[in-house]
Amino acid sequence: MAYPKPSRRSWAEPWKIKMVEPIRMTTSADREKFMVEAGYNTFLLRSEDVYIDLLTDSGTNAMSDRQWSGLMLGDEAYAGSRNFYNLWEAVTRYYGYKYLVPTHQGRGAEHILSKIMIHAGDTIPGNMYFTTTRLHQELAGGTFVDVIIDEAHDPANAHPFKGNVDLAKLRHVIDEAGPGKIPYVSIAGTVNMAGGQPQSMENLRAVRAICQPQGIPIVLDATRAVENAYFIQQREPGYQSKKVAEILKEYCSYTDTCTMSAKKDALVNIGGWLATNEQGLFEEARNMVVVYEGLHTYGGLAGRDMEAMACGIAESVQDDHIRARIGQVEYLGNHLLDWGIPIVQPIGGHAVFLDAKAFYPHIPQSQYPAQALACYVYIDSGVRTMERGAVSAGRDPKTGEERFPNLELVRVTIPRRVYTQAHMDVVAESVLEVFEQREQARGLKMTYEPKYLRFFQARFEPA
Ligand code: P61
Repeated sequence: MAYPKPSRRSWAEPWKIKMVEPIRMTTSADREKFMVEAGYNTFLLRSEDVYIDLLTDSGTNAMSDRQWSGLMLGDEAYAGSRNFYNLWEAVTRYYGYKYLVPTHQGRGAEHILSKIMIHAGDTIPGNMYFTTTRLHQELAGGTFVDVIIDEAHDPANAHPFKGNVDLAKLRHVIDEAGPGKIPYVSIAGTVNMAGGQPQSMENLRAVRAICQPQGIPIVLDATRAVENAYFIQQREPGYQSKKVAEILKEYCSYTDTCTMSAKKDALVNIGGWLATNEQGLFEEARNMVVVYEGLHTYGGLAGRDMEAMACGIAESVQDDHIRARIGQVEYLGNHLLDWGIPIVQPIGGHAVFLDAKAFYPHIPQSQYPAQALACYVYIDSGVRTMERGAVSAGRDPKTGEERFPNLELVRVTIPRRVYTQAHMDVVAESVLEVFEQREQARGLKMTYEPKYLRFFQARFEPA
């Protein structure tokens, strides 16, 4: 029998499709040519040459009909747009922060926050680096120090909260630097570079208990905090009967300020914000945003963008939405696990991460095995993914040496409400094919290296 009787009842997405965007299949000969032209960097491909685009979940979401109608309600006044007040109300209602400064996207908020809070010689502990976040901390004169639990650096470790802070490491960093040299502790939920791994509520509460008495604020990167809240609901004792919206608000309540890339959780294509409970910080940020982004009631966005965000936030915290969103990621991940393909475990919130070191033990990390793996997957099927290993980690700004992280991964990232289960099947089969050909794979050497965030524009050739 081709279809055995199910052992349980299935769930499905809480939406149906109203408009479609055709995508184009290419031949593998075409794709080899495109890959050479792109310098073996998936960021440099043209999207029309991509079949299934799993580069990122950032700004690639499908908006709902309500969000699209929100675009028509754009109040494009230079100052005091109605949509700004709607957005502020949504952020306060669902995330709980008092004050809001909109920005064009997440790094706009990181830029302003880092410039205001960090002084030369400061140390910023956090639960694993993120590329743009750490760069803004460094450009402001700070040094990021990783205080995530060791389990996060091990792809095969199945700890349910690999985004947790190691409290002993955090205490040690605070003692070493002195609380006066720590402008804030940088917390992300979920942790992108660790494989979309969540932090538990208990852990954030414990971080709070360490920081508060010493007057150290906590800044949350809330980019995927809704996904984090879902994992808390699923995995942390005491949260099973709570709504994701309620959990999100409690999670944020242990932090003082957040930066946000609304291009992820909030189901829009552009936008972000800085939100805080600190009036002084708010006033400084509201002043600085006019220098770099735009007036404090639009921050580089159109009124319509803010309306779509306000509506997207409300949709993003619905339990049935987030179950289907993460359920689709798990569907893909479980396929790969069933076939014995090495991926980061547990399966993350926004992506399945392939373990390139386990795929290609014969390729040294200095030849960028994850970069090579992303290229092989694209050439096999036109599926675009992203390197998250040595290329992404870049160089130490003080020594100029390349950083070689433990995690050498390829991120297979799922945009929200965009692809179907059949697309996931095609992706899984392509990864299997590449896995079966793994012994023939070769590494890469870098031929062009930009100064900042090199992974976006670097070029390679076969080693
Ligand atoms: C992504 F290859 N993420 O995951 P902005 N914090 C966090 C993010 O995930 C994030 C930002 C802040 C992207 C886009 C991207 O190395 C890369 O709105 C947890 O993109 O400015 C963005 O938000 C920054 C891809 C960013 C990268 C940096 O695909």
